[in-house]
Amino acid sequence: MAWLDKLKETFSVKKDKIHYLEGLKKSREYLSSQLNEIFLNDRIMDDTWFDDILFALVSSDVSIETASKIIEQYRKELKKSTVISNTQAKDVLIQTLIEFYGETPIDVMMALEGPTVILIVGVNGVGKTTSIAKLAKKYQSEGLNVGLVAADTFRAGAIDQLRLWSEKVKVTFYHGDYHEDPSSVLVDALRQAKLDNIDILLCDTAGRLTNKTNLMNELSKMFRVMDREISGAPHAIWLVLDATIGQNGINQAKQFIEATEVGGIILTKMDGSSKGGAVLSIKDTLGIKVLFVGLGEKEDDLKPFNPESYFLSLFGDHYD
Ligand SMILES: Nc1nc2c(ncn2[C@@H]2O[C@H](COP(=O)(O)OP(=O)(O)OP(=O)(O)O)[C@@H](O)[C@H]2O)c(=O)[nH]1
Ligand SMILES: [Mg+2]
Repeated sequence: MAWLDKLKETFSVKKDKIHYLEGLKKSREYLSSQLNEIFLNDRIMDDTWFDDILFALVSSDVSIETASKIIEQYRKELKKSTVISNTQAKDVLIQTLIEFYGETPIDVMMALEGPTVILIVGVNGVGKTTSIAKLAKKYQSEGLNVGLVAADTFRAGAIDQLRLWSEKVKVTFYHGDYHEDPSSVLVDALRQAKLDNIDILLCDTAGRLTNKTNLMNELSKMFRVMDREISGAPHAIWLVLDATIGQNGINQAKQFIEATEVGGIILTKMDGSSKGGAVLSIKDTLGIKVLFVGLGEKEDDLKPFNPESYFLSLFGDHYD
């Protein structure tokens, strides 16, 4: 397993390692008793053994369809490899999961000219505003001029919540009035952001109840006015999903995907969830990749999603 050994080596010196291990602790602990039983004992690799792995994946929130595909691929990988022990078989499983997930695309293609506009959507309470603050910090530390737009004019306190974050992270803040039409707030903000030479503009939106017609109408109005102000805007739409709600997140995501071009997912509250397998179903069922994963409440707890770090943290048992 030279390939995986190399990955483990890279992971062991990675800056994000502690965040990943800490953030995925619940999921890892949840999985470990099942995995120990499967991989550490001298069990025969028969159909029951494969079923137990399938069950472990499903209990970690991988859908049954996705888990079945993974097991099929895993069987093929095991046949190809020269595995002799159950511990080595676990490494092959980690390898299979990394390959099944595939590479993560870059988060956003920056606009050639003017601000790159990113619209953050999702139902209420999933972590949109907090994730925006964390992203602002990340992009700012990369030397970009960041702006935040409070286009959630629906919830009382939402504007002030984002204002406080903008002051904390020290980035430019654009806002309108409580109950103002969010599209009008966006128009003003985009216009001003061009004048302010903003590189990346993160737009907060109201947590919507998933009523598809309203959602579509409201979002399509936003797109129309944004594109008029800055051609191509929004350049990316990211959907925020709460990892603790499990499979319901997939249904939620479907509503948004039907209403808009979701380019990536921010999966929050992974630290509070034991269902680490959700990323696999999200990718397999929705065809959309997780770009960032929320591993805690602090400002630097949102990390770019890295499949290698993720699956090594989740399934590895020798990194603590
Ligand atoms: N543990 C943990 N908590 C998180 C994470 N992301 C967000 N939260 C918490 O989730 C709660 C809701 O976060 P918000 O950012 O206000 O969520 P929102 O989607 O903007 O909510 P609305 O504006 O009401 O729709 C806050 O208490 C956050 O601190 C995470 O990755 N881990
Ligand atoms: Mg919010």
